[in-house]
Amino acid sequence: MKHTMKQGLALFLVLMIAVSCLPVFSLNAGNNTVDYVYSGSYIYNWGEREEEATFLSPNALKFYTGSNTYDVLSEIEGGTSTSTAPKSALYSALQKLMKDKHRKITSYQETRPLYQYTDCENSGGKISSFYSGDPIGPAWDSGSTWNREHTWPNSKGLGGSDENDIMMLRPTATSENGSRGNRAYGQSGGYYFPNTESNGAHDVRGDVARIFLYVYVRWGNVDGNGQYSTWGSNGVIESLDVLLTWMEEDPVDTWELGRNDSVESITGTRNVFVDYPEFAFLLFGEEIPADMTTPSGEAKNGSSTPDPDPTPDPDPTPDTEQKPDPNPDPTPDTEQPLDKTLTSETISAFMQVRTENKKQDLRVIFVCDREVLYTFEKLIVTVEFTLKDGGRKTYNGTLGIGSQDFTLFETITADGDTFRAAEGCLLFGRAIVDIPEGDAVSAIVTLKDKNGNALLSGSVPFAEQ
Ligand SMILES: [Ca+2]
Repeated sequence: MKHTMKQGLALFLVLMIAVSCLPVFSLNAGNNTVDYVYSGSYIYNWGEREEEATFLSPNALKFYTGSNTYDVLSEIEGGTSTSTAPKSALYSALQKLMKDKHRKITSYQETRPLYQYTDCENSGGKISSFYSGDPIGPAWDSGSTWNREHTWPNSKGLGGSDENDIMMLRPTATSENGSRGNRAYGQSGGYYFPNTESNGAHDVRGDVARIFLYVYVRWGNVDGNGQYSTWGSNGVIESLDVLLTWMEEDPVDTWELGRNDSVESITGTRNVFVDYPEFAFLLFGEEIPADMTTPSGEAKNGSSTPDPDPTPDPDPTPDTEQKPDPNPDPTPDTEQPLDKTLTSETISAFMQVRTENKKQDLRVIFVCDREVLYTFEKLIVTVEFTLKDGGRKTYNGTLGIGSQDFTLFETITADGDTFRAAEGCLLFGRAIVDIPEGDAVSAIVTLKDKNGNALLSGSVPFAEQ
């Protein structure tokens, strides 16, 4: 049950594209003549703390395009130590990506009302305190019950806009913040271990490691007061070793991924180390742990770290026995970029073809405003496959919406259709349909309301199998 639930949750690809269907998105202005407006159109954190992220959200997928795909970036050379990594080509490329996309730099004041978006967790409008997950805010009470934790303390080399970056500046209960002070994180004596008993519930070791990498690369001490203090007791974390261990032992959860989507909706940029923790290892020339769970799954696809062979093959006889693989895998597991996005005034949908265990499926992921959704009562999804021989195969599914008080992650219908609602959040759901093996060349997807009126319709082609 748990497994099924988890898989289901993982597939709730959450729909940042949602943003594209919202009427007002003031941040797109991208210039300094337009004031920052809290439009209410930011994406709420849709994730769940401690629920491992085993997929990339559609917005994450959209962020890495052209020369910024994982395939391209992971081929760029990193350093081999903490002193060479910041001078490496990979460091520059990741910095450029995060910096170029960073269109809104938050001020200290501006962060306060934004945490209800970035740090909510199915909390009825409350903020989840960074360390404990205790509900705090969202109203600002001048620090009496909650304040903002500089995960990277100002005294460790910050000195400009980096001080107020909402990616790093996290809301915490005032008591939790006070217990840490500006101590470096670590697991040896004298360091601050973030999972302390008094702070309670959550493992945030990986979270802080990924935040540090973000600051380290995104801001690169270019506008600060000198060098960042990074490693050791005078820095922010005990050692690179500890940082990478924490990355591995506390993998990205859906809440971190949801937060990345939320922050992106505000600032334009993402923490690349949340989407691809693999980059942390490549940046320092370390091998990516093959069993590390990451949103992209790239770690398990094999390390891209060059593996020089220090012991040449002593066998002087060339191997002439190499035969082609008699059973080449024609359909490796892939997660392709979104194949199609459809938008109407009321609802958006994305279609994605995925291959898993040599089996292809078509995912229809839709998103819409909560209030609007309830007016539909139910949605009908029709997928009509066109087969190679010209025949047709049709799938019909119904997504019930029901009353307004259903709980988060409730599965509403059978047949692989799931639906999720979160208080105050945009809503999204998905339908997964197996593609007839080897037969289908395209599909027409239609989303209808309860009366059978089409809300959206569009076709998606399939690659030759
Ligand atoms: Ca964590």
